[in-house]
Amino acid sequence: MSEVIHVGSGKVRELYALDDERLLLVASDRISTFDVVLPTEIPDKGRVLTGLSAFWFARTRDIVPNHLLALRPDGRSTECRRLEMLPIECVVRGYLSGSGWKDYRTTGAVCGHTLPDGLVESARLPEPIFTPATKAQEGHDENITRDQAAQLVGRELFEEAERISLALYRHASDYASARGILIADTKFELGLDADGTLTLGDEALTPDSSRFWPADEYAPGGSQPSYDKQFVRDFCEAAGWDKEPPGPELPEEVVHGTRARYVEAFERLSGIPFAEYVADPDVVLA
Ligand code: Q0N
Repeated sequence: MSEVIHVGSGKVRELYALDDERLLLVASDRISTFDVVLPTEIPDKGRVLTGLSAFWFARTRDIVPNHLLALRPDGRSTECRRLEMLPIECVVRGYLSGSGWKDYRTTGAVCGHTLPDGLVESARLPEPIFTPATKAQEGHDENITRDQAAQLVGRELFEEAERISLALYRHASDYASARGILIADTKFELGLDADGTLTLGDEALTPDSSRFWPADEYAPGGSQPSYDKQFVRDFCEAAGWDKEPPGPELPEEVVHGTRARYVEAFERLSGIPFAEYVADPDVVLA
C-alpha cells in the first residue's frame, strides 16, 4: 500500500497528491452554514458539486484552460493538474450582497470600484465587478483593492485574472439566469501551469463557491433566500443556535429538502438527470 499524501483541506473538500503533476480533489457531503460545518451530511452533495464544476469546466475551456484531467467513477473525485496558485481569491460580483454590500454601505465603494449612489441590498450592479480578496488561512478572506491585488500577483497577471474572471462570470450568469438561477457572486481560484499558462483550478461556479439565488423570488431591498441552503439556515435560526460550533444536527426533512435543492440546481443548469451523472460522471463533459 503506497502512502497517500494529504496536500490540503477545506471545510468540505480534501486534496491529495497523486504524483508530482497531479492532485486528487475530493468533495465530501459535509455542509457548512454561518461558517460552521454541521454534524449532519447531505447525501450526494459532493457529487452534485463535482458534477456541476466539471460541467462548467467543459463549457468554459474557450475562455480559460482548467485543471480538470479526469472525473473518477465515484462522481465526487477529480484528478487535477497541479498548479501554482495565485495568492488571491478572484471574486466577481453581479449583485450587491455579503461583504460587497457591507463595504458599499460604509464607503460607497467595493474593492476600489466606486458604485452609483442609492443602491439597495441585493441590487443588480450596472456591470459585474472584479473584487479580489486575500486568502486567509483562518477566518474570513479580506477584500482588497485592485492595486493591492496587482502588487501581490504583478500587474500583467492581475489584468489577465480580472479579464478571465469577468468573462467566466458573464458566461455562467447569463446561462444560469435563463434557467432560473441568479449567480449573485462567485469566487475563482486561478493558478499557473508548468508552462506558465493561467489556468482555472479548484471547483468553479458551484453553490459552495457562489451565491445562487432563485430568480423567481428575486426582490432587491433586502437579503435573498439561498437556492441551496435556505432550509438549513431557516432550521438553524428556528432552533435558536448561537452560531458557535458545534452546529445542530439536521432533521430528516431538512436533509431531504436540501438534497433536492442541490440536485435541482444540477439538473436545471446541466440539463442532465442527476441519476445519469451518478451512472456515468463523464456525461457532464460531453
Ligand atoms: C490548491 N487550493 C485551494 C480544495 C481547495 N490544481 C491545484 N494545484 C495546486 N494547488 C491547488 C490546486 C487546486 N484546486 C487549491 N489549495 C491548493 C483550497 N483547497 C482546499 C482543499 O480543497
